[in-house]
Amino acid sequence: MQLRVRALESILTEKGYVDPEALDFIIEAYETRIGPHIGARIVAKAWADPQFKQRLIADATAAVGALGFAGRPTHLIAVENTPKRHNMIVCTLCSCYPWEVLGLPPVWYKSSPYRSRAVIDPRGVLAEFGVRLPAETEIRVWDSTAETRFIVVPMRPAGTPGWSEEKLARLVTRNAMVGTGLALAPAEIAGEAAT
Ligand SMILES: [Co+2]
Repeated sequence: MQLRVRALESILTEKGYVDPEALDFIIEAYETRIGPHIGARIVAKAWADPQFKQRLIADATAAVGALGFAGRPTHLIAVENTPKRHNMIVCTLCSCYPWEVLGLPPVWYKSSPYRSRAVIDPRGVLAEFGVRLPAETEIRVWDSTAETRFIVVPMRPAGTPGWSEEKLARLVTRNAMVGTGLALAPAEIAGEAAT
């Protein structure tokens, strides 16, 4: 695969279709500047600001685009967890992922067991990630495509009233935004240095 990618890049560069420096810039951005910390800030803002949450659920592409992060999403949909419904994201066909807000996808997201089993047995997959939901909570699985990417807005943990967006963002893990995890409880970050 690496050889094929390199061969493709050299041909495109030779023919003048791409600039290797531009490619390096994009790769560097996804490796360093664009990552789940962006999604975490978006979720924290939604928790802290009900009007922003409304805009996010109504049109995530526009709501996130307006925040001015390095990566601007093009076809983003935000789905909100509630006690009644837990949302989980997959791409059954390949590995479509909301890169602009979560960065590069984890290896398990691209694996065929996750891609097939997330749909057939979401509760079983969640259990493997250590997530056990009440039996009455419905699990909704969203299949991403090249046109549509999803981000989960997890439930805000108890014991966080009055927290700043910065502090709330520390509770939002990548898996919580894919739906294979929940937001952390305040006690789980108690030992961390404050930011
Ligand atoms: Co895909």
